[in-house]
Amino acid sequence: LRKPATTKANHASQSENSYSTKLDKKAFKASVISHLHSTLGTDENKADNHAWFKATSAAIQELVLNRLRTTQKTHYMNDTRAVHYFSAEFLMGRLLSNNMHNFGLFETADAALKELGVDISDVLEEEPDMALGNGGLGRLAACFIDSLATMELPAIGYGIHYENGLFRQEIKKGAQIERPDSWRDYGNPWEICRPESTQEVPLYGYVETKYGSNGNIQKEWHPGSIVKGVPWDIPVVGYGGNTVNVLRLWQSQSSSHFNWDVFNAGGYVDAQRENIQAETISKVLYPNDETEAGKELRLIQQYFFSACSLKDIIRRYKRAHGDDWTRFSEQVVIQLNDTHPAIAIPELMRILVDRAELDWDTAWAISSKTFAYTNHTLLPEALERWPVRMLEKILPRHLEIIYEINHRFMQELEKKWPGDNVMKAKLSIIEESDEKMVRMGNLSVIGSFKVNGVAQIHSKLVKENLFPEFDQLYPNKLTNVTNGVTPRRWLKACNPLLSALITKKIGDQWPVNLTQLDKLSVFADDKTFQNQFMKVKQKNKEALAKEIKAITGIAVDTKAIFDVQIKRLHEYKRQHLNLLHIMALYKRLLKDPSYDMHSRVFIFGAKAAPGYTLAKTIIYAINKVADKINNDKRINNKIKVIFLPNYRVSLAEKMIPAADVSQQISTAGKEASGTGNMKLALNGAVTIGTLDGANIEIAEEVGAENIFIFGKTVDEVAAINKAGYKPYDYYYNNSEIKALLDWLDTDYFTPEQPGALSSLKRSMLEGGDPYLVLADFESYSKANEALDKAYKDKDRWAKMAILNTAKMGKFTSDRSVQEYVDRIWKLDTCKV
Ligand code: F58
Repeated sequence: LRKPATTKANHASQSENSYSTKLDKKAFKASVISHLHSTLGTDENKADNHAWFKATSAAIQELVLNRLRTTQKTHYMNDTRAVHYFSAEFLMGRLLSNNMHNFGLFETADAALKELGVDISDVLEEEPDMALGNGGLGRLAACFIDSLATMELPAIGYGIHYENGLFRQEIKKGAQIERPDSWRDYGNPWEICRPESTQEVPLYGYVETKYGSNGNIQKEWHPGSIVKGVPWDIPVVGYGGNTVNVLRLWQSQSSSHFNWDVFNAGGYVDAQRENIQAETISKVLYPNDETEAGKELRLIQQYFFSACSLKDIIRRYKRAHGDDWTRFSEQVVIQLNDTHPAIAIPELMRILVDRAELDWDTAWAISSKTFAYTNHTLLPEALERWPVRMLEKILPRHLEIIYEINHRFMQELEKKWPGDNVMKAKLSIIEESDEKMVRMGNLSVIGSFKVNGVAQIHSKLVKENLFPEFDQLYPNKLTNVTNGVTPRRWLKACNPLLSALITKKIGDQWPVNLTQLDKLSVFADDKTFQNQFMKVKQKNKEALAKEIKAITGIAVDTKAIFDVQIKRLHEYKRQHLNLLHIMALYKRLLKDPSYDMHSRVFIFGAKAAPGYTLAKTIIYAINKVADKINNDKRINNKIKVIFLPNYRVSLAEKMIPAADVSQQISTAGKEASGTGNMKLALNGAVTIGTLDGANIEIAEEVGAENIFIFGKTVDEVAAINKAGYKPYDYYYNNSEIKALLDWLDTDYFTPEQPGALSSLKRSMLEGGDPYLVLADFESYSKANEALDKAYKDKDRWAKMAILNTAKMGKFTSDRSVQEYVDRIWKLDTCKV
């Protein structure tokens, strides 16, 4: 059913003439005013900042939707192969500034609003973050869809339309409090509801065995309940504004016709109860990062969005290809962002075998050419396993299919390694523990044609430690694609001063060709450029200092080193190593007021999973130590400790441009990649970090003299653990370490709550210090001294900062996406 080529050509030439993304200031002003009047029903005199935000967004959205229509038509006409990025999380942040930048309209809008007496930054501040993700994994998905649109690749993001995103964090008396995040309370100007594309999702029930139309045995799932998935589309504007792709997020709703019987029978209340249950599915994002909750609702969320998305894909495919399944995997590639959507694999098999009545081998040949899987973690507690009993109850047919996949896989293993039952037990999708479990990682590897890790070291460990037998069995399946970040949001939009300076120096192509930043290298020793570069940093520090003052009431010295650690709070990320070192500096200053150090502001941003007690204690400890240090006159403002509450994308955009130092100090082997490390270095922060995740590749790019590497390597960590790590040795042999840990045990930092920080000490002694904080402390302390010394040499530091920006070309998400395209997705660009 492909359209004839001539139609395509006609269509393309028509659309080029009929529409332009360019608006001048006058037209933009008129559009904003018109939306103020007719979309918002207010006027220039009455409008508050929120109304201006809505009207400005509406003016931009008008352009966005035009481009969206043209994009969709073009993709349809060309019947393009597309990537479908399945992710339970998309951490989008704010969209207005980004969309204006990508349309090249930021300056126009700024000037237009100014003439209307409105400050654009006040308008931008009105937009709530779309915080539909926990951290790195969700933000990566957002960067990737930005790159896909920018590179004019046919792509669609599929996820969940959570009513509540990641909780809002408040700090009360030093402790984290979680509050709901209701990001859509006043409406969202970007999303479009598409009720016409609603899907139904079956759940629960039982499986019937019967004869199919071809006389073969067929299975039919009789669900016990059905929920509706209503899609909301968020346009994703590529830089340059040509391609506008879509992020399609599913909202759950009760399926009224299914409950009709209950309703008619007078079960009004029961029918309403069903409503509430169905709508619960997309109510809230699970706030756990790096731990698996194993909750029934979470499995339902995963199946809900995977099933809706697959049906959506199949509907679109059938529109072009009818019942001919032979071309499905040519047209459709599905990227599984971690194992969260892995249930899509048995779901596609169910559709092909039970509904389309294909034989198993044909169905498997299609399915296993459709999926690819990205692994984001090696932490055992983050690897998803579902109790067999839970699957049996919620998705009885899928459990059968998983058993069938596993059965055939076991036969394959028997051929390759006859009689090797140890191997079979290891690779089986079913874990035969006390409670039988389904291993979603194994299912994903078996059901995908490619599996990738997210940084070189991580992918190596995936091959060598996590899935070594799979690597033997399928020698070319496991691969690496190092993560990246979009330079449009993470430099151009968030750091306008630095962007302008760079553009002045090397032209304006760097946002789409980031390796051009390397042209800055020749100016690294140029005094004028050093001054300009550091002046920008200084201005950004002043802006952040203002923000810090407004949020916390604390004044910080902008001549101090701005040292930033921003990421989810987790023991493996070792915010407590940073904290111990801050306490060490404080102690050294108390002991010797002339202790030589450049003044330093340590800035943290981090949310802890609500049930992760020790992570919350670390937040509490940071705040309590901060209280003490910030108010201790004896140390003469040499150290300030700032914890900025409610760390989120929009706050990151303010912190990153102002950072001198980037803390990337995870235990080697634990941080799969990290992406904050890339954003900070891109903005001229110098990294102090371990040889972990993408830090290793950052070090390769910037060179050993422009990064402060410390700590045990992956191999050393393994050796220590093998030999039996003894944190007490460090405690007794290093008097500073002992004094610091003992300090935590006193009521010095928590006079009103003695012992409140003891559990932190215990975790590093009796608790076995699982992340080797004590083993790395001395090396970290030395690296910090070297950093301090380097900062005091202004020219040297400026050079380091410039080279960090200059050498970040590799870490654009455009490069990551291009690698996926070349090696996994095999997509062609489609010019709109
Ligand atoms: C992160 N994972 C990795 N998981 O920790 C980080 O190193 C990497 O750079 C990033 O992915 C992108 O590849 C991560 O953010 C989660 O947040 C999951 C949320 C759902 C539960 C399990 C963890």
